[in-house]
Amino acid sequence: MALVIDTDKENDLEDLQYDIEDSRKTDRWSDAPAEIKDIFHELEWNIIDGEHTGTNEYIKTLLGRDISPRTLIAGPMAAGIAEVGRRFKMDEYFLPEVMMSAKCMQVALGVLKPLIVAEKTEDIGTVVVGTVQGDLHDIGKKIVAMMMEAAGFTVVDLGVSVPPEDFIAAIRKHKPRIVGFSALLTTTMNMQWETLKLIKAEGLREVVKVFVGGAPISQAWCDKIGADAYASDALIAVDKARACIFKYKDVKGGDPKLHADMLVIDAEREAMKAKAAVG
Ligand code: B1M
Repeated sequence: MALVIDTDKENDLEDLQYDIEDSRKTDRWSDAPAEIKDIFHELEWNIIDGEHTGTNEYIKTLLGRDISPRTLIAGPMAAGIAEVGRRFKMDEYFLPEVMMSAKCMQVALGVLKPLIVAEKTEDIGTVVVGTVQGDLHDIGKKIVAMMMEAAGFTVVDLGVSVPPEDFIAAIRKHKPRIVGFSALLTTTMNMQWETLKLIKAEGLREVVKVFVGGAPISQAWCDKIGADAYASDALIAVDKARACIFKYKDVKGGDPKLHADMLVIDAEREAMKAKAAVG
């Protein structure tokens, strides 16, 4: 039985920013046993420092202590790379440091992917995902892809900087139920819109449900460009994708009803979180 550690409440970066350069510890992971908490901090700092030769060891040690791959991704790995993003934004880090940290994330995901994908027990349909043209960020998209795979989908990952025409070709070839665009840059999010426009122009809008995600993407953006669903993280992407297959199977891509139904899933999730926080 995997150890349950709440990773939802660990998003505040203030402690990392101010008080831990010496101790390299924070008050995060309060519900984790002390020894696990220490290794979480070490993994977090391994990513911040970009020391990818040691990443494997931390991951393996934590897996050996019954920490689930999902907890590792949503916990210390997410916190570490978020701090890297903050440092980059504040000009404390430059591109080489970010690349080293990204390498740590890739190493860790390489170990975790087979474990997550092994959870797949059924085949419920195909999803095509890709990072839109001009954008090379793929860590988040890879996490979404592996969670989708674990949830029963066959995932066709088109990679990074995918031109709209390649999405069209993949829709024709693989006949997915869902196509998902990832974008991490404010300068490339518009390519989600361009790709969607081409899907419409090619007469494919009704045959696929279109998902959008990535750090600058929001529900408002999803509404504006007329995508079917926005997912702020991999878990909500999976919830919405499964709902598209099971509950809203007969609703066509682009149908306003589907768009509204997807919002209900967010509302349900928020209600569950609020309930858990109280209880
Ligand atoms: Co870049 N970068 N980067 N970067 N980078 C950001 C995005 C940035 C916010 C950093 C900052 O300023 N704080 C900034 C963008 C600012 C902006 O657009 N306003 C930025 C910049 C500027 C750049 C360059 C332009 C820098 C330069 O060259 N001067 C350059 C662009 C290159 C290009 O793409 N053409 C660049 C390059 C890079 C690296 C290559 C070094 C590296 C990427 C390596 C890689 O991915 N293989 C990198 C990294 C690592 C980052 C940060 C630090 C981390 C991104 C990440 O992996 N997050 C990032 C800072 C940040 O985001 N805070 C930053 C972790 C990941 C798990 O989260 O991707 O959000 P995320 O994914 C989540 C959700 O968003 C969602 O689920 C995921 C899992 O929960 N999700 C989806 C994502 N896709 C989804 C798709 C869905 C559904 C949900 O449906 C299909």
